[in-house]
Amino acid sequence: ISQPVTQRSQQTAQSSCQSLDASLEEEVKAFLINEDELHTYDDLTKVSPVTPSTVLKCLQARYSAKVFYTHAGCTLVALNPFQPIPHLYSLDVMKEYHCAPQPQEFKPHIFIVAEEAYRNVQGQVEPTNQSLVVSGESGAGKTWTSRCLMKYYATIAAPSSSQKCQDTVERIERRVLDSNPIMEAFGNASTLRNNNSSRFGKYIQLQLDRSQLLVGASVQTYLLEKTRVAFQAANERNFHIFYQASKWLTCRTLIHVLIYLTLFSKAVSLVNPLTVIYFFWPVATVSVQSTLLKGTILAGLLNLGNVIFCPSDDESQPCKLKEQSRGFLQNTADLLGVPSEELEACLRLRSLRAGKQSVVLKPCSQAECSVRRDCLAKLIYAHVFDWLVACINKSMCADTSRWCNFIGLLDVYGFECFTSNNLEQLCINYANEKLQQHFVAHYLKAQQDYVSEGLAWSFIQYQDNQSCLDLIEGSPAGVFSLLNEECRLNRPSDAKQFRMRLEKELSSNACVSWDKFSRQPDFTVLHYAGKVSYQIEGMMEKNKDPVPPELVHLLQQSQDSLLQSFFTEHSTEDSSGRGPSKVVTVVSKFKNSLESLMKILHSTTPHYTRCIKPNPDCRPLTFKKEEVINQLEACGIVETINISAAGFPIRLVCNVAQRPFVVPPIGLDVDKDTLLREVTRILNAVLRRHSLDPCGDAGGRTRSSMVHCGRTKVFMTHSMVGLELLEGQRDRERSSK
Ligand code: AD9
Ligand code: MG
Repeated sequence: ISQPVTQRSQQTAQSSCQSLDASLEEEVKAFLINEDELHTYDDLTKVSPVTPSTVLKCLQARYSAKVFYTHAGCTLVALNPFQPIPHLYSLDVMKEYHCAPQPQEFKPHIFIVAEEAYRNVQGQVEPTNQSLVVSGESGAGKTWTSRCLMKYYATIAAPSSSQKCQDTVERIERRVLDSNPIMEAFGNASTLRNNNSSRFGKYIQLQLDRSQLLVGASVQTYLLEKTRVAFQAANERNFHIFYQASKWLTCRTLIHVLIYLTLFSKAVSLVNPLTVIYFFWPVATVSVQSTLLKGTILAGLLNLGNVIFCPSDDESQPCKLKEQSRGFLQNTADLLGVPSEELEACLRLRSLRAGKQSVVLKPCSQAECSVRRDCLAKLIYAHVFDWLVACINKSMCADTSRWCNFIGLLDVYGFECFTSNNLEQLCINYANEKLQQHFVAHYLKAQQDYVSEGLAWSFIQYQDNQSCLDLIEGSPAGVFSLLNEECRLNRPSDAKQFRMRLEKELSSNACVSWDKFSRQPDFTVLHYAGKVSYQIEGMMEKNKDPVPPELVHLLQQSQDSLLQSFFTEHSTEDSSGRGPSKVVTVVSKFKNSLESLMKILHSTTPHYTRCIKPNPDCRPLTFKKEEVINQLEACGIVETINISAAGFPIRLVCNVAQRPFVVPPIGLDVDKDTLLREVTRILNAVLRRHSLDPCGDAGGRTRSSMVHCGRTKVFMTHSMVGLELLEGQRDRERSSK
């Protein structure tokens, strides 16, 4: 409200409002859903009423019209076209968005989000770091979107050719972009849901100097799915790099039947080994370069996968190596630079401490041998991946004196719910819960203005997922804590017993349920995105992720200097080197790394993009309603729109200089109560006449809660219809004066 209000003109105000009331009828039609024009709704907050079905209809109409981006208030919804769209991401389009005085007035695009973040870095008061959070289910387009964002910044934040240090900076841009195919080669794989599925999470910080130029970048990765190196579900594949590398491995290492590589024959695009080397040259010694060029470690892992054990003819004897595997064992040993007898012994014999000094060797069962073999493969691969990320960081990261702000891009695995879910899914879904909480908290924070205006703000509906987070991360009673406790007891794990313990400790939490008749012990968590049942069998083992000390000891003696360097800091006492009582479990590590991420996110201004997968088969331009509605519900898009719509008047007040919002029409001074009554009356009349019953809308708001008067502002929760009309009327009255 730009003018002080008094009680003087109540009657004039009422009569003006009546004439306003009558003329609104015509105009309101423009704001109701016109099916033919649905595709023109650039912002879902303009759809009225906001319900899952109206939002779905609007997105479907836009998708059919080949419009893939739509605003949902402060969030951008990105529909995956599953086919390249010519010119959508071209250099010219980037420049258009970058150079526009008001890019938000252009068609919705990921570049609007990118540009907004870029401009925000300088901030109105002080520079602020930014985060672009990209979420969505597997195959929805998160990684694609992150790549687009990186290309955008590598283009618009590059210095002009006349600037100094062109060489370095150009190299940085190229490195930042080149880091993608390399990390994807080692961390992505073809799955049933996406043929380039990221099997790790990543947060990339693009470092900007005082002139907002890109001078470096750093990347943090989360929870690589290392089990994939040894095991893939039916019709899924190993990490891309194995198929790519097999094309440039030396003859010695070329093998025709590779068990770790299912579906080996599928065509794979090749990462240029020279690009790989280009990254590591500055940080790798000559022998490391040679390891990389020959791909010996990767080849070693592939050979290891073909090492098979079988029970001995004499049952009293330990299991033995399959005769056909002897060659593979020898190859593995040669490639990993370890003696083959020792490798075999490590796989087949477990050392047990007998008393203080002596150690006895106990033969392993066939199953145990296979577990040890796969454990060795996972251990090595995880170290290779971490080393690779460290190299990329060394080669991209700018000296701290050179940069002052960053834009962070977050691309983490989306919510997962399979037929069988275990610890991996629990961690992934927990990460998604954390991000959802951050998302809701961010929007609510933006609305603290309501409180300072003296409004009770209970009218904002949102789903609080705190109790689900308590269930998972709560201490001492939470799934993670109880799981850790169980693992530290260092006794053989018993799934049934653990299930009973969980039930006893967690039953008071409404987000967990128990199926007494399930064949295997499990528990079901009600996530914000839906219910997921987690199998308990195997969960404890996965959490401990034990590494036999003999394997570490073996690798410490490797002749391959790179491989050896991975294990120099390890003690042979246990996998973590801290003794059995202090095992750092998988969930503890994950929780800690996620907490650091959340701290960074909280210190930045976030921008959210929700990617939607329009059909499960990755078919171009195919929109399956059922598939989309599930995702809209899972990410709470209707809620988001309602929250954004509720927040709209705040933005209006911020823009008061350009759009003075006067209710009732200009020149009248009324008191706060009259003002509130009149605005409510007009809006209610308008909405009633057009069957827009606010009581029945998705936000669940009551009619009387649609308009609120604060100390200095008027808030309208069912914003667009009434607000635009009132403004239109105001403008008309002004121009007729
Ligand atoms: V996962 O959680 O890592 O399994 P993402 O990352 O969400 O998943 P990704 O970005 O890999 O999915 O997208 C899947 C495929 O969709 C890509 O390989 C592209 O073929 C396709 N895609 C995604 N976005 C676009 C786009 N904007 N234009 C064209 C796209 N194709
Ligand atoms: Mg991805």
